[in-house]
Amino acid sequence: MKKTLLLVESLIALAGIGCGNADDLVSGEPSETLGVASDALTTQNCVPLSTLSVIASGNDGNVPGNTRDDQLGTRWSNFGKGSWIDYDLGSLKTVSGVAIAWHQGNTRASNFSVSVSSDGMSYASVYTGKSSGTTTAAETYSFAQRTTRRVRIYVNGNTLNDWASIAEARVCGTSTPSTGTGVVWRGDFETGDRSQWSKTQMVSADRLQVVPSPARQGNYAIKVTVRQGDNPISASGNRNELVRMTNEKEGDEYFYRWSTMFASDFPSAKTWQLFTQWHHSGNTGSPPVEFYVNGETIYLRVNGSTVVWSTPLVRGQWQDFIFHVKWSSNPGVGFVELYRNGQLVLPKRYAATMYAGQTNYLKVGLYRNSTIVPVGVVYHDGWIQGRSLQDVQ
Ligand SMILES: [Ca+2]
Ligand SMILES: [Ca+2]
Repeated sequence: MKKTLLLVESLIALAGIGCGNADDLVSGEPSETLGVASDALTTQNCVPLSTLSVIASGNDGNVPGNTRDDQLGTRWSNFGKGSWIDYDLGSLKTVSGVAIAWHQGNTRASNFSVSVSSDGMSYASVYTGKSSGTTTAAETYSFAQRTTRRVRIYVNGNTLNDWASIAEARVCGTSTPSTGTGVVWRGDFETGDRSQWSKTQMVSADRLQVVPSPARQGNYAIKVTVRQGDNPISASGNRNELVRMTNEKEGDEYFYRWSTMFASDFPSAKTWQLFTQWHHSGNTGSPPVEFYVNGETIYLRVNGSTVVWSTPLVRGQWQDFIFHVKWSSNPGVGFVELYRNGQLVLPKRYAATMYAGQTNYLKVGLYRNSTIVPVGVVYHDGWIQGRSLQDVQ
């Protein structure tokens, strides 16, 4: 195999393309890339951060700054495994990946790793992988978000030789501080347990059971069972509920998505059965936001008094909800907006969504009037809280 490659290289060299010890010996790269030489770099799933400066372990005349000139026809090249290029972001930034357009990226796959450093002295490895080998366009490689100043890419050869050659590279971050946008929390049970939630209120573990089926999203959902007399917190009614300390404050605005399915034998009772509620931090009064069943109808009620939406109860089918809330005790500021099964069913409706001076938290499960006798089963899945509709879709 090695001999074959050498022969190819020799033939190309004889054809007059490469000159000397450079990374163009094994390809017809110059003519290929002329057409795209002036294209701006486009990146997928990456918010590119600006860089203050870039250095490298070495170069063959193709300097590190060539990876920042928006031209795929220019590159940084250095021969040898372990070659690195290092971007200084100028200050601590939240980073979550790198986008790299590899020189000759459509003909060979490069082995590489990414390390980050706050001080330029000690580096921590955050990613190890291989480029696809199928494109000269930028590929984004994501890793867990972290705060850092320098990002270093180590190249450990490619599938054809030991050259490190990058046409363009960007460090990916978030355009605003990490808490400004994006997903705030997931409660989708994909951990296989209840650990995404702050706590439980249940009489025994079988009442809040993480199950593989039926799941609406991923591999797990939660099965909630309530039997008459279940009263884990010595309060009114019967319940088994998950609690998430979402701590919504005055002025917060969030989108929540989740799915709920009522079992085919879910009791029909002419009284209240809550399945999702935002409870206030205080002890007295009705929860400011409640989703509940009464009889054969699902209701959404705000402020303990105003029903703002209702729909017939459906059993045995997942119901997908997206709920958009502006949390405020001021009825002219707070609002709710609801999508069910992909349709906007409640356009923005202004109302007080919390009590003055309090915060809210989320409770999901089943909480019902203690007079109900039959066993009640309901499933929940896919809980996600985000800053925008896009975040939760
Ligand atoms: Ca370039
Ligand atoms: Ca799930």
